[in-house]
Amino acid sequence: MSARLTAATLETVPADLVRPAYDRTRLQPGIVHIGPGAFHRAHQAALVDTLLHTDPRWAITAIALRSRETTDALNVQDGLFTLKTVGLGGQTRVIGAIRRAFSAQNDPSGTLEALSAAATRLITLTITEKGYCLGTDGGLEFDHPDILHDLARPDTPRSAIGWLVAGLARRKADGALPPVIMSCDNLTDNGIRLGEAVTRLAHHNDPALAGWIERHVLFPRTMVDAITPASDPAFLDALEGELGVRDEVAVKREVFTSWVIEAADAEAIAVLGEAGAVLTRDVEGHALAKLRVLNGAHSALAWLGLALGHQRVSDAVTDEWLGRETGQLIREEILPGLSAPDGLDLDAYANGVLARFANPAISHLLSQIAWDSSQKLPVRLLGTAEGNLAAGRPVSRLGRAIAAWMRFVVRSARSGTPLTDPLAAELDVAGRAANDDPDSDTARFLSLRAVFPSALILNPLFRDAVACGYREVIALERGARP
Ligand code: CS2
Repeated sequence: MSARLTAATLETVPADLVRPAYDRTRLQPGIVHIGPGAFHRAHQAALVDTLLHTDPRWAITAIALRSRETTDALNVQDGLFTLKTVGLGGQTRVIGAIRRAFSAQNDPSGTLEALSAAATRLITLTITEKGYCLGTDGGLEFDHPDILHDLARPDTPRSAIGWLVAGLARRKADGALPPVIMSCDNLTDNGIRLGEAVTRLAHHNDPALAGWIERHVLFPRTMVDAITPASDPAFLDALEGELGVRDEVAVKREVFTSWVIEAADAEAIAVLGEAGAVLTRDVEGHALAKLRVLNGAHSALAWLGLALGHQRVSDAVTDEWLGRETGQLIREEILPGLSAPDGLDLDAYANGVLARFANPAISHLLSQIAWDSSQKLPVRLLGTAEGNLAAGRPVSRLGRAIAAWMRFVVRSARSGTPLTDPLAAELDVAGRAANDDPDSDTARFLSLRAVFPSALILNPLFRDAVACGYREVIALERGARP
């Protein structure tokens, strides 16, 4: 195996590679990022890398909540990693934006220090839907095991919410200025949800801290977008051939990338705008369109595509029936419930999303999108279903997609393939109990209170759409097309 990518070996990589043209030794730590997974490295870190070319104050301190695999690998590489963008206009670029990396479990005092440091002006998060510990009503779940832990031990928390509260408590005590805290996850009203969760947890032990947070800390809403499949060994090996050095934390994404941030009076937001983020008051419209069209269709494609035996998004969306079905799901059942934000043509946006899914250069596994489906389904599809039912619009295709998720769970339970999902144990029970009867099987899944709100469960039109979809998906598994 070749030497690792490091500050020293960076000199040896091919000359046409794009690399940091700023002096990394002069960077100052302005951003703490929680959750430095592939999406962070491919998305926010890339834009911050652009920013650092003109303003050295915003280097990233990357903190993983638990596993130290990524942060250890980043440290071996002096924080450097490669971003390969694929498709028309793609390039290979070394990103230098991460200056320090560690895990909170491993270095709790370093974590608290970084979160509370006056120099940390922006805290960003990519912790996935489940990282927010929210219930179906969108509020903090006080009986979540990590939140129970953090209530009992506020100084050594486990959840991201607990860490934010601990960092803010220290900052308030130090009299330091409050940071901007920015969720970069696919959640409806992500900033509002995060701000409420942090304030509610703080309130439990320290109402004065909660008041200070409400008055001083900005939690802007964001929309983040860039299709980033997990890096597999084949990609890392091929990249090693191209670079002549080994990069264990390299990432690959499509060329397209977008970061829309709620405009507010804060320098941390303004500088991201100068580096390429879109700042707008109407972030909600952009975020909802992205969540419901792109992420909603992604999940539907994953569950239906897996039922048909496909493995990759590009294969699923170019399947004649499934491609048509996905287009109709978007146009007939998702778009009618959205109002176009300023400057966004929803039809063109939907066509663009479908074209991005079809990009053959992105090998995006449907099984990866199906991770954590119990967390994704409510935010991606159930809000659309509720809106359609209230307005008398159809829900049959939504019902079919939701039923395809149920069948995905049933097939996993029957084949003994463990689900990557915080509800895996409960889902496994429901999957094993299935007997292929559409009414009783779907009723069992619909009774999962952590997924389905009661208004939907009680709606006979919704129940029928899911049961009818369930019958159709069983037929799809057997090779028939509706
Ligand atoms: C995907 C997203 O894995 C998933 O659930 O739907 O990661 C999607 O690729 C991104 O949100 C695109 O911006």
